[in-house]
Amino acid sequence: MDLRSDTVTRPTDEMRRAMANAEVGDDVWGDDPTVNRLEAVAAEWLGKEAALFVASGTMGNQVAVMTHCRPGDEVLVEGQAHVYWYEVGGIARLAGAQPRPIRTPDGMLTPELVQAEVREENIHYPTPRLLCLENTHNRAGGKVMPLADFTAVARRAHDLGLQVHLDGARLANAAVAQGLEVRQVAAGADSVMCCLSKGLCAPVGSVLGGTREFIAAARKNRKVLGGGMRQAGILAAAGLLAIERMVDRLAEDHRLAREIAAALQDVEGLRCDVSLVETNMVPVDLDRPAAPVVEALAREGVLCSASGPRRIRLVTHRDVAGIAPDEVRRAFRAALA
Ligand code: TLP
Repeated sequence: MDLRSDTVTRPTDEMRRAMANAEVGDDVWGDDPTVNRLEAVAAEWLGKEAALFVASGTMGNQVAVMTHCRPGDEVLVEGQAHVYWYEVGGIARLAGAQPRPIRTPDGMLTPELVQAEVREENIHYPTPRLLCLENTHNRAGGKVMPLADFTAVARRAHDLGLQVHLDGARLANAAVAQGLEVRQVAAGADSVMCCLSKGLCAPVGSVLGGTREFIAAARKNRKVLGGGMRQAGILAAAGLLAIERMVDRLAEDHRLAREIAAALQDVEGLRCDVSLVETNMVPVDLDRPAAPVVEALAREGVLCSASGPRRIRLVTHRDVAGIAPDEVRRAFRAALA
């Protein structure tokens, strides 16, 4: 039972067939027909003028920051946002911009918190240029930022002269959880990145959406990073199926996550609150260090990861769709014993 991440999902048989049969060309020359189709479909899906196929979510976020910012600009981020926490300092080293992390209790930025961090023009200050939001929020346990809250924060950021980038690695999860279209969830953002390789099961790849002008500049920045991928239609073929076929089934992942949380609720030595499970992640708080428990769980047949010193993260996805929540409970009881 591999619950480490939804990134572990294997491509479906249909994806493998589509990949084998994909029509390809040289994407750096702009003539890979399958990549071009994916970019057109993704633009429509994300509700943006244009889209760009990138190698990973990290590349999509970093290309976006590079495209929005000039060196020395300031990027406002939630204090545990992936783009700041898990991307190897990319904001500083690739874009040359300065991240300004904003602490929140639950990963959710508000208009007030953002406004309080935007400083007026002053000869000493970097120029505040960009706000990065994340939906669903990974380190907040897959929490959804409700549409009204997202729209309010994005609007305030725009009023303050900032651009808004949405790290939507799990945007489709955020959409399904709210019963909305992906494009509605992304509407308030100037640019949006969505991963095809997580719950949507593509082997590789993410899409970045924005205005035509933004995507043209992003394409050059992708090239700087070595992201011009030539016969990438092989990968884009799976990406198309990710968008067309894999979104609705995310509801099953969300249901399984809630069932696992419910099964763990009465296990001694941990705290797991079903009401905090909004999508495909189950945060489990322990009364002891997480690392040895992760090892013991692996011996009991459950793979997972520590997301904090005393916190474990379980992630549901298509490849574990058939598992029994009771089996996960048994493994936890045994590991904690
Ligand atoms: N997240 C991975 C790890 O990097 C932590 C995971 O297993 O959850 N934004 C968000 C919100 C993400 O959760 C991730 C991946 C990314 C961006 C980066 O995507 P990739 O892994 O494709 O570079």
